[in-house]
Amino acid sequence: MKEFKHFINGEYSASISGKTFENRCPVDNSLIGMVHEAGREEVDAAVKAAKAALKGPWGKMTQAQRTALLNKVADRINERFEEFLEAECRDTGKPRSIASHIDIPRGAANFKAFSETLANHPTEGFRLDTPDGKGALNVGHRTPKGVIAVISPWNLPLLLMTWKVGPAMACGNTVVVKPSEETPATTTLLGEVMNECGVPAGVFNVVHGFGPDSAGEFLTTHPLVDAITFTGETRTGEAIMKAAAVGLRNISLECGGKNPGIVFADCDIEKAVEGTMRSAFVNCGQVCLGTERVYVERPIFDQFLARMKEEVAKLKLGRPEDKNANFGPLVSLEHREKVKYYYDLAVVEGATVEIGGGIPDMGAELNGGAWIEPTIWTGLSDDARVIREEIFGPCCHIRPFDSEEEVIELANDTDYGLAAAIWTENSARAVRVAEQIEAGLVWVNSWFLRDLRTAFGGAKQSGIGREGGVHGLEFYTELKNICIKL
Ligand code: NAD
Ligand code: 6OD
Repeated sequence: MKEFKHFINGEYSASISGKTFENRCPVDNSLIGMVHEAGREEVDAAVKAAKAALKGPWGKMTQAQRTALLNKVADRINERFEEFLEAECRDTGKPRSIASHIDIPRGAANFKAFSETLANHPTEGFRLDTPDGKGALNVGHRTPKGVIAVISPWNLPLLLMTWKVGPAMACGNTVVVKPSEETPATTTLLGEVMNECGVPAGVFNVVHGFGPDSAGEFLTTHPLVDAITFTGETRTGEAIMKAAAVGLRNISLECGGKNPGIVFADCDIEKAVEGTMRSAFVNCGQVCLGTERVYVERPIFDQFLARMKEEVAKLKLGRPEDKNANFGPLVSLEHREKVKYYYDLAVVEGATVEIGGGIPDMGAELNGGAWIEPTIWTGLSDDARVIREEIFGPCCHIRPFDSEEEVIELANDTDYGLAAAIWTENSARAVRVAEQIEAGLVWVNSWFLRDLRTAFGGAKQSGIGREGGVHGLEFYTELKNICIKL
Protein backbone atom coordinates (compact mmCIF):
# COMPACT_ATOMS: atom_id res chain seq x y z
CA MET A 1 0.00 0.00 0.00
CA LYS A 2 1.25 3.47 -0.92
CA GLU A 3 1.94 6.27 1.52
CA PHE A 4 1.70 9.87 0.33
CA LYS A 5 3.84 12.18 2.46
CA HIS A 6 4.41 15.90 2.41
CA PHE A 7 7.45 17.20 0.53
CA ILE A 8 9.01 19.99 2.58
CA ASN A 9 12.44 21.54 2.05
CA GLY A 10 13.48 18.76 -0.32
CA GLU A 11 12.46 15.89 1.97
CA TYR A 12 9.43 13.67 2.37
CA SER A 13 7.89 13.85 5.83
CA ALA A 14 4.95 12.33 7.68
CA SER A 15 2.26 14.30 9.46
CA ILE A 16 3.30 15.39 12.93
CA SER A 17 -0.13 14.47 14.32
CA GLY A 18 -0.01 11.05 12.64
CA LYS A 19 -3.29 11.93 10.91
CA THR A 20 -3.83 10.22 7.54
CA PHE A 21 -6.77 9.71 5.17
CA GLU A 22 -7.58 7.13 2.52
CA ASN A 23 -6.89 7.48 -1.18
CA ARG A 24 -9.19 5.21 -3.20
CA CYS A 25 -9.23 4.33 -6.89
CA PRO A 26 -12.55 5.30 -8.51
CA VAL A 27 -12.36 2.37 -10.94
CA ASP A 28 -13.31 -0.18 -8.26
CA ASN A 29 -13.05 1.76 -4.98
CA SER A 30 -9.93 -0.21 -4.03
CA LEU A 31 -7.56 1.36 -1.50
CA ILE A 32 -4.49 2.88 -3.18
CA GLY A 33 -2.84 4.17 -0.06
CA MET A 34 -2.89 6.56 2.87
CA VAL A 35 -2.31 10.29 2.58
CA HIS A 36 -0.71 12.27 5.40
CA GLU A 37 -2.81 15.26 6.43
CA ALA A 38 -0.92 18.46 7.18
CA GLY A 39 -1.75 20.53 10.22
CA ARG A 40 -0.72 24.14 10.83
CA GLU A 41 2.81 23.08 11.83
CA GLU A 42 3.65 21.26 8.58
CA VAL A 43 2.16 24.08 6.51
CA ASP A 44 4.19 26.58 8.49
CA ALA A 45 7.36 24.55 7.90
CA ALA A 46 6.66 24.37 4.16
CA VAL A 47 5.98 28.10 3.84
CA LYS A 48 9.08 28.97 5.87
CA ALA A 49 11.20 26.63 3.73
CA ALA A 50 9.82 28.34 0.61
CA LYS A 51 10.55 31.78 2.07
CA ALA A 52 14.12 30.83 2.96
CA ALA A 53 14.74 29.30 -0.49
CA LEU A 54 14.08 32.70 -2.09
CA LYS A 55 17.32 33.89 -0.52
CA GLY A 56 19.31 30.72 -1.27
CA PRO A 57 20.91 29.49 -4.51
CA TRP A 58 17.53 29.70 -6.30
CA GLY A 59 17.30 33.43 -5.70
CA LYS A 60 20.80 33.95 -7.09
CA MET A 61 20.26 32.03 -10.32
CA THR A 62 20.09 33.80 -13.66
CA GLN A 63 16.97 33.42 -15.79
CA ALA A 64 18.97 31.16 -18.14
CA GLN A 65 20.01 28.88 -15.27
CA ARG A 66 16.43 28.61 -14.03
CA THR A 67 15.22 27.89 -17.56
CA ALA A 68 17.80 25.12 -17.95
CA LEU A 69 16.68 23.57 -14.66
CA LEU A 70 13.00 23.71 -15.61
CA ASN A 71 13.75 22.14 -18.99
CA LYS A 72 15.45 19.34 -17.07
CA VAL A 73 12.33 18.89 -14.92
CA ALA A 74 10.18 18.62 -18.06
CA ASP A 75 12.56 16.07 -19.57
CA ARG A 76 12.65 14.04 -16.37
CA ILE A 77 8.83 13.87 -16.23
CA ASN A 78 8.93 12.51 -19.76
CA GLU A 79 11.63 9.99 -18.82
CA ARG A 80 9.45 8.82 -15.92
CA PHE A 81 6.32 9.07 -18.10
CA GLU A 82 5.07 5.58 -17.28
CA GLU A 83 5.19 6.19 -13.51
CA PHE A 84 3.34 9.50 -13.82
CA LEU A 85 0.79 7.90 -16.14
CA GLU A 86 0.19 4.97 -13.82
CA ALA A 87 -0.16 7.27 -10.78
CA GLU A 88 -2.55 9.65 -12.56
CA CYS A 89 -4.76 6.87 -13.92
CA ARG A 90 -4.96 5.13 -10.56
CA ASP A 91 -5.99 8.36 -8.78
CA THR A 92 -8.55 9.47 -11.38
CA GLY A 93 -9.59 6.26 -13.16
CA LYS A 94 -9.21 8.00 -16.53
CA PRO A 95 -8.25 5.97 -19.62
CA ARG A 96 -4.50 5.71 -20.20
CA SER A 97 -5.15 6.72 -23.82
CA ILE A 98 -6.38 10.13 -22.57
CA ALA A 99 -3.82 10.70 -19.82
CA SER A 100 -0.95 9.77 -22.13
CA HIS A 101 -2.09 12.36 -24.69
CA ILE A 102 -3.24 15.16 -22.42
CA ASP A 103 -2.30 15.00 -18.74
CA ILE A 104 1.31 13.85 -18.69
CA PRO A 105 2.76 15.51 -21.83
CA ARG A 106 1.08 18.81 -20.93
CA GLY A 107 2.24 18.40 -17.33
CA ALA A 108 5.81 18.29 -18.66
CA ALA A 109 5.33 21.00 -21.32
CA ASN A 110 4.18 23.48 -18.67
CA PHE A 111 7.78 23.60 -17.39
CA LYS A 112 9.15 24.56 -20.79
CA ALA A 113 6.59 26.88 -22.35
CA PHE A 114 6.69 29.67 -19.79
CA SER A 115 10.41 29.93 -19.28
CA GLU A 116 10.79 30.21 -23.06
CA THR A 117 8.15 32.94 -23.23
CA LEU A 118 9.76 34.82 -20.38
CA ALA A 119 13.21 34.70 -21.92
CA ASN A 120 11.83 36.47 -25.00
CA HIS A 121 9.62 39.08 -23.33
CA PRO A 122 10.94 42.66 -23.26
CA THR A 123 10.51 44.99 -20.30
CA GLU A 124 9.28 48.55 -20.88
CA GLY A 125 11.55 51.59 -21.07
CA PHE A 126 10.71 55.30 -21.33
CA ARG A 127 12.94 58.32 -21.76
CA LEU A 128 11.61 61.30 -19.79
CA ASP A 129 12.47 64.91 -20.67
CA THR A 130 13.47 66.99 -17.63
CA PRO A 131 13.77 70.80 -17.17
CA ASP A 132 17.58 70.63 -17.05
CA GLY A 133 17.53 69.12 -20.52
CA LYS A 134 19.43 66.03 -19.43
CA GLY A 135 16.46 63.72 -19.01
CA ALA A 136 15.90 60.48 -17.18
CA LEU A 137 15.50 56.85 -18.14
CA ASN A 138 12.71 54.69 -16.78
CA VAL A 139 13.32 50.97 -16.86
CA GLY A 140 10.81 48.29 -15.93
CA HIS A 141 12.27 45.56 -13.78
CA ARG A 142 10.48 42.41 -12.71
CA THR A 143 11.20 40.53 -9.48
CA PRO A 144 9.59 37.33 -8.21
CA LYS A 145 6.52 37.86 -6.08
CA GLY A 146 7.80 35.51 -3.38
CA VAL A 147 6.09 32.44 -1.95
CA ILE A 148 3.18 31.31 -4.11
CA ALA A 149 0.48 29.04 -2.67
CA VAL A 150 -0.85 26.73 -5.38
CA ILE A 151 -4.23 25.12 -4.67
CA SER A 152 -5.16 22.62 -7.35
CA PRO A 153 -8.15 20.41 -8.27
CA TRP A 154 -8.54 16.72 -9.14
CA ASN A 155 -9.72 16.65 -12.74
CA LEU A 156 -6.36 17.11 -14.51
CA PRO A 157 -4.12 16.88 -11.45
CA LEU A 158 -0.61 17.08 -12.91
CA LEU A 159 -1.54 19.37 -15.81
CA LEU A 160 -3.38 21.95 -13.72
CA MET A 161 -0.80 21.95 -10.92
CA THR A 162 2.21 22.38 -13.23
CA TRP A 163 0.25 24.98 -15.22
CA LYS A 164 0.80 27.16 -12.12
CA VAL A 165 4.05 25.76 -10.72
CA GLY A 166 5.79 26.08 -14.14
CA PRO A 167 5.32 29.84 -14.58
CA ALA A 168 5.70 30.52 -10.84
CA MET A 169 9.12 28.88 -10.81
CA ALA A 170 10.10 30.32 -14.20
CA CYS A 171 9.59 33.77 -12.68
CA GLY A 172 11.86 32.88 -9.74
CA ASN A 173 9.21 32.30 -7.09
CA THR A 174 9.07 29.38 -4.69
CA VAL A 175 5.88 27.36 -4.23
CA VAL A 176 3.86 25.44 -1.69
CA VAL A 177 1.35 23.18 -3.43
CA LYS A 178 -1.79 21.77 -1.86
CA PRO A 179 -3.08 19.21 -4.38
CA SER A 180 -6.62 17.94 -4.24
CA GLU A 181 -7.21 15.41 -1.49
CA GLU A 182 -8.62 13.11 -4.22
CA THR A 183 -5.44 13.06 -6.33
CA PRO A 184 -2.22 13.33 -4.30
CA ALA A 185 -0.02 10.97 -6.34
CA THR A 186 1.56 12.89 -9.23
CA THR A 187 2.22 16.02 -7.17
CA THR A 188 4.00 13.86 -4.59
CA LEU A 189 6.04 12.15 -7.30
CA LEU A 190 7.09 15.51 -8.70
CA GLY A 191 9.08 16.10 -5.49
CA GLU A 192 11.40 13.23 -6.48
CA VAL A 193 11.86 14.76 -9.92
CA MET A 194 12.75 18.15 -8.41
CA ASN A 195 15.46 16.52 -6.28
CA GLU A 196 16.79 14.45 -9.19
CA CYS A 197 17.11 17.59 -11.32
CA GLY A 198 18.89 19.57 -8.61
CA VAL A 199 16.15 22.09 -7.84
CA PRO A 200 17.30 23.62 -4.54
CA ALA A 201 15.52 22.45 -1.38
CA GLY A 202 12.54 24.59 -0.41
CA VAL A 203 11.71 25.82 -3.93
CA PHE A 204 8.99 23.22 -4.47
CA ASN A 205 7.00 22.04 -1.46
CA VAL A 206 3.87 19.91 -1.13
CA VAL A 207 1.41 19.67 1.76
CA HIS A 208 -1.54 17.29 1.69
CA GLY A 209 -4.97 17.66 3.17
CA PHE A 210 -8.44 19.07 2.69
CA GLY A 211 -9.76 22.63 2.35
CA PRO A 212 -11.56 24.16 5.35
CA ASP A 213 -9.86 23.64 8.72
CA SER A 214 -7.11 21.68 7.00
CA ALA A 215 -4.03 22.21 4.79
CA GLY A 216 -5.89 24.36 2.21
CA GLU A 217 -7.12 26.87 4.76
CA PHE A 218 -3.86 26.83 6.76
CA LEU A 219 -1.89 27.57 3.60
CA THR A 220 -4.09 30.31 2.18
CA THR A 221 -4.27 32.10 5.54
CA HIS A 222 -0.54 31.84 6.23
CA PRO A 223 0.87 35.38 6.56
CA LEU A 224 4.15 34.57 4.78
CA VAL A 225 2.38 33.50 1.58
CA ASP A 226 2.73 36.36 -0.91
CA ALA A 227 0.13 35.30 -3.52
CA ILE A 228 -2.38 32.50 -4.05
CA THR A 229 -3.20 30.81 -7.33
CA PHE A 230 -6.23 28.55 -7.31
CA THR A 231 -8.15 26.29 -9.67
CA GLY A 232 -11.42 24.83 -8.48
CA GLU A 233 -15.02 25.62 -7.68
CA THR A 234 -16.31 29.17 -7.62
CA ARG A 235 -17.49 28.86 -3.99
CA THR A 236 -13.99 27.75 -2.93
CA GLY A 237 -12.58 30.68 -4.91
CA GLU A 238 -14.73 33.01 -2.82
CA ALA A 239 -13.35 31.53 0.42
CA ILE A 240 -9.79 31.90 -0.87
CA MET A 241 -10.42 35.48 -1.94
CA LYS A 242 -11.53 36.28 1.62
CA ALA A 243 -8.39 34.63 3.02
CA ALA A 244 -6.22 36.59 0.59
CA ALA A 245 -7.81 39.89 1.63
CA VAL A 246 -5.91 39.71 4.92
CA GLY A 247 -2.53 41.20 4.11
CA LEU A 248 -3.71 42.24 0.62
CA ARG A 249 -2.23 39.19 -1.10
CA ASN A 250 -2.75 38.85 -4.83
CA ILE A 251 -4.98 36.06 -6.21
CA SER A 252 -5.47 34.26 -9.48
CA LEU A 253 -8.73 32.31 -9.59
CA GLU A 254 -9.66 29.79 -12.27
CA CYS A 255 -13.11 28.58 -11.35
CA GLY A 256 -16.18 26.80 -12.65
CA GLY A 257 -18.14 27.10 -15.87
CA LYS A 258 -21.45 26.27 -17.52
CA ASN A 259 -20.16 26.52 -21.02
CA PRO A 260 -22.30 26.80 -24.14
CA GLY A 261 -21.73 25.04 -27.45
CA ILE A 262 -23.38 26.82 -30.40
CA VAL A 263 -24.03 24.77 -33.51
CA PHE A 264 -25.17 26.73 -36.56
CA ALA A 265 -26.97 25.04 -39.46
CA ASP A 266 -24.08 25.98 -41.77
CA CYS A 267 -21.54 23.97 -39.76
CA ASP A 268 -19.73 20.88 -40.89
CA ILE A 269 -22.01 18.61 -38.90
CA GLU A 270 -19.55 15.74 -38.49
CA LYS A 271 -16.90 18.15 -37.14
CA ALA A 272 -19.48 19.66 -34.79
CA VAL A 273 -20.58 16.24 -33.52
CA GLU A 274 -16.99 15.08 -33.00
CA GLY A 275 -16.05 18.30 -31.18
CA THR A 276 -19.17 18.39 -29.04
CA MET A 277 -18.72 14.74 -28.10
CA ARG A 278 -15.23 15.56 -26.83
CA SER A 279 -16.28 18.74 -25.09
CA ALA A 280 -19.15 17.07 -23.25
CA PHE A 281 -17.72 13.61 -22.52
CA VAL A 282 -13.93 13.53 -22.49
CA ASN A 283 -12.45 12.89 -19.03
CA CYS A 284 -15.97 11.75 -18.04
CA GLY A 285 -17.17 15.34 -18.48
CA GLN A 286 -14.79 16.60 -15.80
CA VAL A 287 -13.16 19.44 -17.71
CA CYS A 288 -13.90 22.99 -16.64
CA LEU A 289 -14.02 24.05 -20.30
CA GLY A 290 -16.54 21.33 -21.16
CA THR A 291 -19.89 21.96 -22.82
CA GLU A 292 -22.95 21.31 -20.68
CA ARG A 293 -25.38 23.48 -22.72
CA VAL A 294 -25.61 22.80 -26.45
CA TYR A 295 -27.68 25.10 -28.69
CA VAL A 296 -28.40 23.81 -32.20
CA GLU A 297 -29.99 25.81 -35.02
CA ARG A 298 -33.42 24.32 -35.68
CA PRO A 299 -32.97 23.04 -39.27
CA ILE A 300 -30.29 20.57 -38.13
CA PHE A 301 -31.52 19.96 -34.58
CA ASP A 302 -32.99 16.48 -35.16
CA GLN A 303 -30.04 15.32 -37.25
CA PHE A 304 -27.48 16.63 -34.73
CA LEU A 305 -29.28 15.06 -31.78
CA ALA A 306 -29.56 11.71 -33.55
CA ARG A 307 -25.84 11.73 -34.41
CA MET A 308 -24.87 12.65 -30.85
CA LYS A 309 -26.96 9.77 -29.49
CA GLU A 310 -25.33 7.37 -31.93
CA GLU A 311 -21.88 8.49 -30.80
CA VAL A 312 -22.72 8.34 -27.09
CA ALA A 313 -23.97 4.79 -27.56
CA LYS A 314 -20.52 3.92 -28.96
CA LEU A 315 -18.57 5.21 -25.93
CA LYS A 316 -16.73 2.32 -24.36
CA LEU A 317 -16.59 2.28 -20.57
CA GLY A 318 -13.66 0.42 -19.07
CA ARG A 319 -10.57 0.29 -16.92
CA PRO A 320 -7.73 2.76 -17.65
CA GLU A 321 -5.57 0.00 -19.15
CA ASP A 322 -8.34 -1.31 -21.44
CA LYS A 323 -7.10 -0.24 -24.87
CA ASN A 324 -10.63 -0.16 -26.30
CA ALA A 325 -12.04 2.00 -23.51
CA ASN A 326 -12.39 5.75 -23.97
CA PHE A 327 -14.61 6.53 -20.99
CA GLY A 328 -13.64 6.11 -17.31
CA PRO A 329 -15.47 6.61 -14.02
CA LEU A 330 -16.02 9.90 -12.21
CA VAL A 331 -13.28 10.83 -9.75
CA SER A 332 -15.01 9.53 -6.60
CA LEU A 333 -18.19 8.05 -5.22
CA GLU A 334 -18.85 11.38 -3.52
CA HIS A 335 -18.68 13.22 -6.86
CA ARG A 336 -20.91 10.55 -8.44
CA GLU A 337 -23.51 11.28 -5.77
CA LYS A 338 -23.47 14.94 -6.85
CA VAL A 339 -23.72 14.13 -10.56
CA LYS A 340 -26.44 11.54 -9.98
CA TYR A 341 -28.37 14.11 -7.97
CA TYR A 342 -28.45 16.31 -11.08
CA TYR A 343 -29.42 13.35 -13.29
CA ASP A 344 -32.45 12.77 -11.04
CA LEU A 345 -33.17 16.51 -10.80
CA ALA A 346 -33.24 16.75 -14.61
CA VAL A 347 -36.13 14.28 -14.68
CA VAL A 348 -37.96 16.16 -11.92
CA GLU A 349 -37.45 19.40 -13.86
CA GLY A 350 -39.11 17.86 -16.93
CA ALA A 351 -36.21 16.72 -19.11
CA THR A 352 -36.53 14.08 -21.78
CA VAL A 353 -33.64 11.68 -21.16
CA GLU A 354 -32.43 11.02 -24.70
CA ILE A 355 -29.75 8.58 -23.60
CA GLY A 356 -28.12 7.51 -20.32
CA GLY A 357 -29.29 9.01 -17.04
CA GLY A 358 -28.28 6.22 -14.71
CA ILE A 359 -25.54 4.14 -13.18
CA PRO A 360 -24.30 1.37 -15.48
CA ASP A 361 -23.91 -2.26 -14.48
CA MET A 362 -20.15 -2.74 -14.82
CA GLY A 363 -20.04 -6.25 -13.40
CA ALA A 364 -19.04 -7.49 -9.96
CA GLU A 365 -15.41 -6.33 -10.16
CA LEU A 366 -16.16 -2.72 -11.04
CA ASN A 367 -19.60 -2.03 -9.57
CA GLY A 368 -17.99 -0.53 -6.46
CA GLY A 369 -16.42 2.18 -8.65
CA ALA A 370 -17.75 5.65 -9.48
CA TRP A 371 -19.23 4.77 -12.87
CA ILE A 372 -22.01 6.80 -14.42
CA GLU A 373 -23.69 6.80 -17.82
CA PRO A 374 -22.96 9.51 -20.38
CA THR A 375 -26.20 11.41 -20.68
CA ILE A 376 -28.05 13.73 -23.06
CA TRP A 377 -31.22 15.62 -22.18
CA THR A 378 -33.63 17.75 -24.18
CA GLY A 379 -36.73 19.70 -23.20
CA LEU A 380 -35.57 21.61 -20.12
CA SER A 381 -36.60 25.22 -19.60
CA ASP A 382 -33.89 27.88 -19.62
CA ASP A 383 -34.29 28.50 -15.89
CA ALA A 384 -33.96 24.85 -14.82
CA ARG A 385 -31.22 24.29 -12.23
CA VAL A 386 -29.69 21.64 -14.51
CA ILE A 387 -29.23 24.39 -17.12
CA ARG A 388 -27.89 26.98 -14.68
CA GLU A 389 -25.63 25.04 -12.29
CA GLU A 390 -22.29 23.40 -13.08
CA ILE A 391 -22.62 19.61 -12.88
CA PHE A 392 -19.06 18.61 -13.90
CA GLY A 393 -20.15 15.24 -15.24
CA PRO A 394 -20.59 13.52 -18.63
CA CYS A 395 -23.83 15.18 -19.63
CA CYS A 396 -25.30 17.92 -21.76
CA HIS A 397 -28.65 19.43 -22.61
CA ILE A 398 -29.40 20.08 -26.28
CA ARG A 399 -31.87 22.81 -27.22
CA PRO A 400 -32.92 24.27 -30.59
CA PHE A 401 -32.59 27.98 -31.48
CA ASP A 402 -33.81 30.10 -34.39
CA SER A 403 -31.57 33.16 -34.70
CA GLU A 404 -28.09 34.46 -34.00
CA GLU A 405 -29.44 37.11 -31.60
CA GLU A 406 -31.42 34.52 -29.66
CA VAL A 407 -28.49 32.14 -29.24
CA ILE A 408 -26.11 34.87 -28.10
CA GLU A 409 -28.60 35.83 -25.43
CA LEU A 410 -29.06 32.19 -24.36
CA ALA A 411 -25.32 31.54 -24.29
CA ASN A 412 -24.69 34.60 -22.11
CA ASP A 413 -27.61 33.89 -19.77
CA THR A 414 -25.37 32.39 -17.07
CA ASP A 415 -23.45 33.47 -13.97
CA TYR A 416 -20.34 31.87 -15.46
CA GLY A 417 -18.06 32.99 -18.31
CA LEU A 418 -15.28 30.50 -18.86
CA ALA A 419 -15.49 29.09 -22.38
CA ALA A 420 -17.67 28.58 -25.46
CA ALA A 421 -17.45 26.60 -28.69
CA ILE A 422 -19.00 27.85 -31.94
CA TRP A 423 -19.54 25.58 -34.92
CA THR A 424 -20.09 27.28 -38.29
CA GLU A 425 -18.38 27.40 -41.70
CA ASN A 426 -19.23 31.13 -42.00
CA SER A 427 -16.15 32.89 -40.67
CA ALA A 428 -17.76 36.35 -40.51
CA ARG A 429 -20.51 34.93 -38.32
CA ALA A 430 -17.98 33.04 -36.21
CA VAL A 431 -16.09 36.24 -35.39
CA ARG A 432 -19.29 38.30 -34.90
CA VAL A 433 -20.69 35.79 -32.42
CA ALA A 434 -17.37 35.10 -30.68
CA GLU A 435 -16.95 38.82 -29.99
CA GLN A 436 -20.31 38.95 -28.24
CA ILE A 437 -19.88 35.88 -26.03
CA GLU A 438 -19.16 36.78 -22.41
CA ALA A 439 -16.34 34.31 -21.76
CA GLY A 440 -12.57 34.23 -21.40
CA LEU A 441 -12.09 31.60 -24.12
CA VAL A 442 -14.04 31.04 -27.33
CA TRP A 443 -13.22 28.24 -29.74
CA VAL A 444 -14.44 28.23 -33.32
CA ASN A 445 -14.70 24.81 -34.99
CA SER A 446 -12.53 23.33 -32.25
CA TRP A 447 -12.42 22.79 -28.53
CA PHE A 448 -9.58 22.67 -25.96
CA LEU A 449 -7.08 23.52 -28.70
CA ARG A 450 -4.41 25.14 -26.57
CA ASP A 451 -1.60 27.50 -27.46
CA LEU A 452 0.27 28.08 -24.21
CA ARG A 453 1.29 31.59 -25.29
CA THR A 454 -2.32 32.78 -25.11
CA ALA A 455 -4.36 34.20 -22.24
CA PHE A 456 -6.35 31.67 -20.20
CA GLY A 457 -9.00 32.57 -17.63
CA GLY A 458 -12.65 33.23 -17.03
CA ALA A 459 -15.11 36.12 -17.00
CA LYS A 460 -17.96 36.64 -14.50
CA GLN A 461 -18.01 33.93 -11.78
CA SER A 462 -15.50 31.79 -13.68
CA GLY A 463 -12.53 33.56 -12.24
CA ILE A 464 -10.25 36.52 -11.80
CA GLY A 465 -7.11 37.15 -13.80
CA ARG A 466 -5.41 35.57 -16.76
CA GLU A 467 -2.55 33.11 -16.87
CA GLY A 468 -0.63 31.72 -19.86
CA GLY A 469 2.15 33.20 -21.97
CA VAL A 470 3.20 36.64 -20.81
CA HIS A 471 -0.10 37.15 -18.98
CA GLY A 472 1.11 35.16 -15.99
CA LEU A 473 3.91 37.69 -15.60
CA GLU A 474 1.53 40.20 -14.05
CA PHE A 475 0.60 37.70 -11.39
CA TYR A 476 3.88 35.91 -10.78
CA THR A 477 6.14 38.98 -10.71
CA GLU A 478 6.28 42.38 -9.10
CA LEU A 479 6.88 45.09 -11.72
CA LYS A 480 9.17 47.79 -10.43
CA ASN A 481 10.01 51.03 -12.23
CA ILE A 482 13.61 52.20 -11.89
CA CYS A 483 13.98 55.90 -12.75
CA ILE A 484 17.56 56.97 -13.55
CA LYS A 485 18.26 60.71 -13.73
CA LEU A 486 20.85 61.39 -16.39
P1 NAD B 1 -12.68 22.43 -5.18
O1 NAD B 1 -12.89 23.88 -5.18
O2 NAD B 1 -13.57 21.58 -4.37
O3 NAD B 1 -11.21 22.06 -4.70
C1 NAD B 1 -10.08 22.61 -5.31
C2 NAD B 1 -8.95 22.68 -4.31
O4 NAD B 1 -9.28 23.63 -3.31
C3 NAD B 1 -8.68 21.36 -3.59
O5 NAD B 1 -7.29 21.21 -3.45
C4 NAD B 1 -9.35 21.60 -2.24
O6 NAD B 1 -8.81 20.82 -1.20
C5 NAD B 1 -9.07 23.06 -2.02
N1 NAD B 1 -9.96 23.75 -1.09
C6 NAD B 1 -11.27 23.51 -0.86
N2 NAD B 1 -11.75 24.39 0.04
C7 NAD B 1 -10.73 25.21 0.40
C8 NAD B 1 -10.60 26.31 1.28
N3 NAD B 1 -11.63 26.77 2.00
N4 NAD B 1 -9.39 26.91 1.39
C9 NAD B 1 -8.33 26.47 0.67
N5 NAD B 1 -8.40 25.42 -0.18
C10 NAD B 1 -9.58 24.80 -0.32
O7 NAD B 1 -12.69 21.97 -6.71
P2 NAD B 1 -12.58 20.50 -7.29
O8 NAD B 1 -13.83 19.78 -6.91
O9 NAD B 1 -11.27 19.93 -6.91
O10 NAD B 1 -12.55 20.76 -8.86
C11 NAD B 1 -13.70 20.90 -9.63
C12 NAD B 1 -14.03 22.35 -9.87
O11 NAD B 1 -12.88 23.01 -10.38
C13 NAD B 1 -15.11 22.60 -10.88
O12 NAD B 1 -15.93 23.64 -10.44
C14 NAD B 1 -14.36 23.03 -12.11
O13 NAD B 1 -15.08 23.82 -13.02
C15 NAD B 1 -13.24 23.79 -11.51
N6 NAD B 1 -12.10 23.85 -12.43
C16 NAD B 1 -11.82 25.03 -13.04
C17 NAD B 1 -10.77 25.13 -13.95
C18 NAD B 1 -10.42 26.41 -14.65
O14 NAD B 1 -9.35 26.48 -15.25
N7 NAD B 1 -11.27 27.42 -14.65
C19 NAD B 1 -10.00 23.99 -14.21
C20 NAD B 1 -10.32 22.80 -13.57
C21 NAD B 1 -11.37 22.74 -12.67
O1 6OD C 1 -5.06 23.87 -20.79
C1 6OD C 1 -4.87 24.55 -19.77
O2 6OD C 1 -3.87 25.25 -19.62
C2 6OD C 1 -5.87 24.54 -18.71
N1 6OD C 1 -5.64 25.38 -17.68
C3 6OD C 1 -6.94 23.73 -18.80
C4 6OD C 1 -7.98 23.66 -17.86
C5 6OD C 1 -8.87 22.66 -17.91
C6 6OD C 1 -9.91 22.55 -16.95
O3 6OD C 1 -10.41 21.54 -16.55
